[in-house]
Amino acid sequence: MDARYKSRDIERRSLDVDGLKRSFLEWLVYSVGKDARAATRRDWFHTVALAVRDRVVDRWMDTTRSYYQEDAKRVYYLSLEFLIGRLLTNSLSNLGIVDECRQALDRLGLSMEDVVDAEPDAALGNGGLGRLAACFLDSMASQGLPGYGYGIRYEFGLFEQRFENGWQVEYPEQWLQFGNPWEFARPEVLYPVQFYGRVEEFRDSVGDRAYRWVDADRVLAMAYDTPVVGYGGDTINTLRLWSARATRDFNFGHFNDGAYMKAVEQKILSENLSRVLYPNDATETGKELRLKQEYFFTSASLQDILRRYLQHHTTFENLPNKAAIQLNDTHPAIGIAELMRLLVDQHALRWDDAWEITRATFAYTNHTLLPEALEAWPVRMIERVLPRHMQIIYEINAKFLNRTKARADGDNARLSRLSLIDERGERRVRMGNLAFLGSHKVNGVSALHTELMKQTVFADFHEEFPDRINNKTNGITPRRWLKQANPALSELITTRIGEGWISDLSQIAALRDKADDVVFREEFRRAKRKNKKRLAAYIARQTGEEVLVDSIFDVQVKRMHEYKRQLLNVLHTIALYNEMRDNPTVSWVPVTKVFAGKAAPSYHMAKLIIKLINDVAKVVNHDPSVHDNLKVVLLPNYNVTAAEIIIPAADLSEQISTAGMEASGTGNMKLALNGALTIGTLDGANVEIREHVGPDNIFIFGMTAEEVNDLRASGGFNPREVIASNPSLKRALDMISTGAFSPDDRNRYHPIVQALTDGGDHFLVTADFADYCRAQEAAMHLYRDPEEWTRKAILNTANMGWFSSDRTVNEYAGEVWDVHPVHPNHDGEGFR
Ligand code: 7GP
Repeated sequence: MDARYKSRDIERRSLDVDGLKRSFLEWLVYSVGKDARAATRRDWFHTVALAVRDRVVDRWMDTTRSYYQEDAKRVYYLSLEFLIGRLLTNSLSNLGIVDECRQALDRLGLSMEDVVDAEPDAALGNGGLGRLAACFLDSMASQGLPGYGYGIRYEFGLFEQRFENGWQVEYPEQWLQFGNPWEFARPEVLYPVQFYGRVEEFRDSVGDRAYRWVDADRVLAMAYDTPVVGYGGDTINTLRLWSARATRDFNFGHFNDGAYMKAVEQKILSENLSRVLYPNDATETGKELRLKQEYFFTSASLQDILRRYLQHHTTFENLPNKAAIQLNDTHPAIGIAELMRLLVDQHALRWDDAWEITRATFAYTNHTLLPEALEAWPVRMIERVLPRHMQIIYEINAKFLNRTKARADGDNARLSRLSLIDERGERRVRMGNLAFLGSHKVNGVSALHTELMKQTVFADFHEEFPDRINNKTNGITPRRWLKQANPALSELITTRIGEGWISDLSQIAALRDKADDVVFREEFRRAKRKNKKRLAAYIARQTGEEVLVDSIFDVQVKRMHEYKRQLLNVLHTIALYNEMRDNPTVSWVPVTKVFAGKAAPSYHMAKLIIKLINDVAKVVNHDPSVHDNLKVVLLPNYNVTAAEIIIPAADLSEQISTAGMEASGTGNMKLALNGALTIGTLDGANVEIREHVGPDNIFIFGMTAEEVNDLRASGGFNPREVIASNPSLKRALDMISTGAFSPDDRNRYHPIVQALTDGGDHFLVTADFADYCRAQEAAMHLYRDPEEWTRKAILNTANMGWFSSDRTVNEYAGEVWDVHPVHPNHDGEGFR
């Protein structure tokens, strides 16, 4: 334990077992209001969380004060999603008091697991983009970087997924129902955000044309702060989430003629702004409420950032030296127009000065090339909801297009591609173009993705601004994804190489030598087996299915999406099932196929794939002729908490997207770090994972991005021919289409069969099938040799050090943000 903690002998800061126990009892009674006999698990969770939070607050204030006193440059990570998960183990672990807490609870007759399990999973995000934001928060705090997260405090996080009759059904996720002990409400931190109204032109004091936004509706953004505990507890950063509040007029106005009820309705409507997270992953919805959410949190965050800056400064020219604003995809890109509005309309800067400051402050990360995910708001909607911003966007566009080379060359096609306005069909604002133009740096999230950005969506912009696009390959935090999720393996690693890897994952390379150590291999296998037992018990609880711990755990966990090709995995499952039935005397490697993932509620094809997996599971799992050699499970409600149980138990990691479509992937990194071998395409960060773990320690198959591109450019292919030439594929598809898995509705899977055949098989499932089966066979063959398998698994863990999100945020800090670590002063009695 860090001696500095001990210097504070005040009870509520003490970190030893006795002190913790005493403050648990005190919190239970005086804050939760229960006595020990009546307390539920949830009461104990709230008690422990509040007591832990106490131990963070002083250091949090020290951190914030140090940033202020040093007038440090801060980075502001603006994200519509933060997929945080549970925080109790995370806080305890980063403070280094997991064991102390366990013992204190033990003395109270309580199990730590029960208390941890009572915490709801904070799912303020959909998938990769949201979880990346959460990993970055952990890494920024652990690196001592002055980083703030800004987002929305959704009352309802990502829906809870249940299966009813095999179909996905969505239920509201009420994570705040019993209160949130981690957050601090800041009712005094309140900013007005406007919508609708109109723009008035007038002459300013020196007679220049100026604009003001009038007759607008107003909503207030109220702050809720959550401390972000860095590893070691030195730096405690802030995640500030905004909640919508009606303005005071609704509370205190006086009403006639029944207007009172109308006013209350209005209040409820305006507070709907922060009610619910949109459940779409990589698809754009085009709904007005979504645009309002985007503007709501962006505007509040920018007002807050400027307020903080103005505490130290009277003019704005230093803003880019004091604030870096990172746009997590285009969701906050309206912030570019908003900062221009604040600087020009409210602070009377000249347009060109404001533009230079804006561009030097913002940077933008792109997370997908899928055309259906590229935000493009109808001009008419922005005109109505944010009239002043529409004018500003037009102005930015006009000035830009006037200066471009295209204008000089008279290349109109290029000019219209560069325009912020898409004029084809209904006129729309291309948010990606706005984000690109308003940022000094633009990055992709893996080497391949960044290359493809240059060649496709941003080709013209790249030509115009060749230094702007840069790569920042994603990473994951080793604290949550190895230390906390996989205690068995972490402890083993620490016995051999010490605990330096936790804050510097490159040190895990020291395990490479251990791959040839027979004793270490045995212990590595034991750790994996322990995790597999834990997952088997979870599977039994969740699905009622018993699986063999010694089978190969073949895991595909991620959002359900056609491009991620869960279908390819299902087809292989059916083919394997047929082979096992045809050859009952062969000694098969037992396989457990583990799937988990949510589908967007309106994505019918993805929901049909869920039903298919459940239908296949029903048939396979109850067929005595395959014995226990094959099991298929689809775990419900995949979230961060479930991932922490599933990932450490995986043997094989399915990363099988159509090449060129997965921007990076981060699940691929979590699984490989936990010693799973990847079966995957050369897509996203798989390419870099292969380089790091070595081509002998990964199963690569399928077409490359270039081959996919060429094939599509040449007019595609005929899936019918491919199917006809592959009997096992044909048989699997025939079974699906004739109702072998859906005897109650034989046509149920017609849309799937159609998409894979006459539909042209856009995601090249049939085209990659044969090579995928070859790679699967190679994996199963290797699994028969436990020593060789374990050797490769160890080499995966040992070679994944580079994929720490600490490395990623350090690259951003150095190459995009220009921010530096600050070491908070914790002696601070003088401050109190
Ligand atoms: C995801 C990408 O699909 C995934 O490949 C990547 O690893 C992750 O972002 C983090 O960079 N994209 C999304 O989650 C998403 O919603 C739409 O993208 C904007």
